[in-house]
This record gives sequence, structure tokens and C-alpha cells, in this order.
Amino acid sequence: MRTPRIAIIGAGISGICMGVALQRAGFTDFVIYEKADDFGGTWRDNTYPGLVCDVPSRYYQLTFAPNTQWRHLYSSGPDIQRYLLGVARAQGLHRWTRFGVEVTAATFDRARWQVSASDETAEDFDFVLCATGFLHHPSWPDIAGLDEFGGDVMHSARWRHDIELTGARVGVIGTGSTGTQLVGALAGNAAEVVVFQRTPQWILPTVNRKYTPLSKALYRRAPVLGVASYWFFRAAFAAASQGLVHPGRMRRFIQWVVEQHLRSVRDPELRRKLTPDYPAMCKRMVVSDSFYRAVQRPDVTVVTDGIDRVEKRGVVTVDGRLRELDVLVLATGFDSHAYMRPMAITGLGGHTLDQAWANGPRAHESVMIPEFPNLFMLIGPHSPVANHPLTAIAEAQTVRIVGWLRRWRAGEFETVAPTREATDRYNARMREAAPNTALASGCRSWYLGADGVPEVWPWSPHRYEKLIRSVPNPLDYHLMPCPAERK
Ligand code: N01
Repeated sequence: MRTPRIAIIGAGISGICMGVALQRAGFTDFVIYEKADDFGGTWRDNTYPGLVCDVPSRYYQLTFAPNTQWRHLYSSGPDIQRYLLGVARAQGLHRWTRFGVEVTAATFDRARWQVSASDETAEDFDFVLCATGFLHHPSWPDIAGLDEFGGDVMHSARWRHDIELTGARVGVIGTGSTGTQLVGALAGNAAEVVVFQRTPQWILPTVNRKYTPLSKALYRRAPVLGVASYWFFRAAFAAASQGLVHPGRMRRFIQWVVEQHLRSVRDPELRRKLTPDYPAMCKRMVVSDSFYRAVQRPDVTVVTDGIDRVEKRGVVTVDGRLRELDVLVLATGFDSHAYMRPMAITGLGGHTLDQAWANGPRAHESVMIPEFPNLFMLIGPHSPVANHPLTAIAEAQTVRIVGWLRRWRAGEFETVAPTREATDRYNARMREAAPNTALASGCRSWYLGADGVPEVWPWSPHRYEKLIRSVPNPLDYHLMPCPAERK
């Protein structure tokens, strides 16, 4: 049997999953390129105060690496990062990983990919697996005068721990999952927190519990409890996801819950400011036990007038009022449509990824693109993201990818790419279903493509997992046969 040479790009959660899946299937000739200096991806990059994953850890964890010793129901960013480093170490992934090396280009030529990197290397691979994530390019808002601010400015995903916040007047721009967590953590530590809210959010209440020493001992002694927890949370998320993808009872129930939660804001004027004019789950649902408490403190102000400009002393809103600040935090999200770009990817016939995606990122079953043979993506376009754990999706996608690699190893084909027709059909079906989802109920969000249609899987995440774990339909692919001398 022949051995494929494989490049994995990115050592975040999906890169780790992919590396482990390759090892387990006996593929050992691979390189993981990672532009930063460690594993972890988003959990390495995001170190802002208050960062907690809003999916219970026993469900967020990788099924092949259960952790019996989680400290909390919902883990902090540092706990998850420690877990991921532990998984990478235990699986020996360092051996395959080149840290500090950024892939700049990948070009398909005569059945192989040439991968060029920032360390001036150019190597040939049979397969390229992009595990670059989609929430990794911080989005800097286009606000006049931002460069003129006299204090410190930082993006939430590039937290500067050298900046002293205790006793500082801190402005936070943005109230997504990040901004709301940050405000909860900064309130009471900073002298004053000013929240610049462009659009209010519906917020699901939650309670984060600490596992007691007794429960941790039980989980250690009886690992089956961890497995049972995983399936319990999986079922609960599946039930809640019904609200996202179908109008109906679950959607109405979630709307009722968030409205009751909002009633915990006692001041009617503040409550009015915090009330969205769109339904719950249109934006990614924020889950927080601290935001409403924080904004009711006397040292926290919610500003809903638009930002006109930033000047040396602070932020000026459209009503002409200056809010004087020492630190400005941009919790303004990410360019979620970049995926593996700015890498220059060139497929068959010199066709570039930018050309292929001129009308927005499209893929077949989220993992492959027509005219880009032997190139796979993890958490590619239209993966079921929303509030569902990406870990489960990435794990399921590795099954499909390993399936193709096994067939290559057996000499069934030399290159594989989905047909244009199958990809168009698949994307058309998703567009048809998109209006049923809460994501299309009339708000601005990072889910939406340039045409305003959500670029997210419009059915239950488990339906996607079932699809991607199944055997691919042969009619949907162009297979180039393997030349006899390469079998
Ligand atoms: O980013 P966002 P995020 N002027 O894009 C505002 C994951 N995550 O970093 O709503 C003023 O959601 C923007 O306003 P508007 C999760 O998938 C997970 O918070 O567009 N405001 C919005 O309020 C999440 O969805 C966890 O009107 C501006 C905010 O900035 C994703 O990451 C924790 C502006 C951006 O919100 C991204 O979340 C954290 C401007 N010019 C993040 N530009 C978990 O718990 C933007 N905004 C797992």
C-alpha cells in the first residue's frame, strides 16, 4: 500500500483532531503547520478576562480524550487551553508540528499540492487539510480617529496583559459573546466601564458550577459517568437546536426564557436599551450569568448612541458627548468569511480560491471545493456552528477525510474533487432551508453572507454529523484514477 504525504494547516482544535485521526488510521507522513508558537488556536489567542466556554466541558471535550477532572461545568479559557495542550502532548503531536511557520500559498500541480511557507520552504504533498478555523482574523472596526486615542487600544482576541485595568476607565465596544463576558469580568475591577452597544443581545441565563472533590473522585473512578454526561448534554443541545432550525415550540420557549431573564434588569429605561428588536437566536445566542448584573452597577454605563469618532481623550458619540477613557477594548468580533485566506490557494487550471469564492465561501458538505482536488477543510463554510460545539463537528469531519485517505492508500484514485453540479445542488438546498432558521429572522450577524443569507447549516447539527460520517455518494465526485506506477 502506498503512503500519502499530508499537510495539515493549523494546530487548533480541528488540527489536533485531524492529527490524532491520521495517527490512529496509520497515516504517519504528515506535517502540521502552525503560524503561532503553540497548539490551541482560538483558545491560545483569546485570553481576555472572563473567558468561559458556553458549552459544558463534558460535551465540548474530544471524545477520544475524555477529561474526568474538569473543575467547572463551563470551563474557563485557560482550563480549555491546558486541556488541549495536554491532548496534543499525550498524542505526541509535537513530533509532527512546525511552529512559527505560516503557510503562504498552496498550488495544485500534476496531482500534488506544493505548499509554500514563511520559512521559505516549498514542499509537495498529496493532500492539504485546512484546519485554520474561521474566528481567527480579528475584525478592527472602521471608526474615525481610532489611531488618535491617547490611551491603550486592544482587540479582545489580542489581549495585552501588560495594560493595567484596575482603577482605569475602560470602554468596551461590542456586546457579542466576548463583549458581554468581558463586561461581567471588568465591572468592579476597573474604576468605570463604558459599554458601547450598537445592537442589544438576547441573553440566556446560566449557572456555572464547580465540581466538588467528591464529584471529581466519582468521575475518576467511574469514567462511564463522563460518557453519560456527554450523551446527556448532546441530547440537550440537540433539543435546543430545534429552536434554531424550526419555528415552533422550542423557539417560543427559548424566546420566553430570554425575555424572563431580561426582566432581571430592574430599571425600565436600561431594560428598554437592552431589549433587541429581533427574535432570540437570530444572532449567536449569548449565554451569561453576569452581564445583566454588571450593567446594573453604578460604575457601568451602557451607551446606545452610535459612535461618531474616537479622539485623544476618549469616544465621542453622535450626540456630541465625549466619554473620557484610559483603555479602549474592541470586542468587535472576527472576519468569519476568510477561512484559510489570506493563504493564496490555487487549484486546477490556475483557478484561485478568491475566484471560486467570489460570491461567498461555498463547499461541498463543508469539506471540499470543486476544482481543488485533494484539498479538505475542517469547519469549512456552512458547517453547523451557531451554539453547537465545534469539537463534535471537527471530529465527524475527520471521519470523512480519513475515509478518502484510506481509499487513496488502497489505490482507488489519484485525486478527488466534488463536481460543480453536486456542490451547487447542495448549496441550493441549504439556501432553500435557510429562511426557516432563526438566523434569517432579521438581524445583522457574522453568520450572514454578503447577500444576507446565513452561511450556516440550516438543519440539526446531528443531521450534518450523520451526513459527514456516511459514505460519500460516488456520483458527486470526479475521481482521477491512480496511474499503475503509483499503486
Ligand atoms: O464577536 P461578535 P464576538 N461599532 O461578532 C459590535 C465565539 N465566542 O467576539 O451586533 C460598534 O459576535 C457588534 O455589533 P452588532 C462565538 O461563536 C464564543 O463577541 O454587529 N460596534 C457586536 O456587538 C461568537 O459568536 C465564546 O451591531 C461594533 C460585537 O461588536 C464569536 O466567537 C466566547 C462595531 C461583535 O460581536 C464572535 O463573538 C466568545 C462597530 N464598528 C466568543 N463592529 C464562548 O463562550 C462590531 N461591533 C464559547
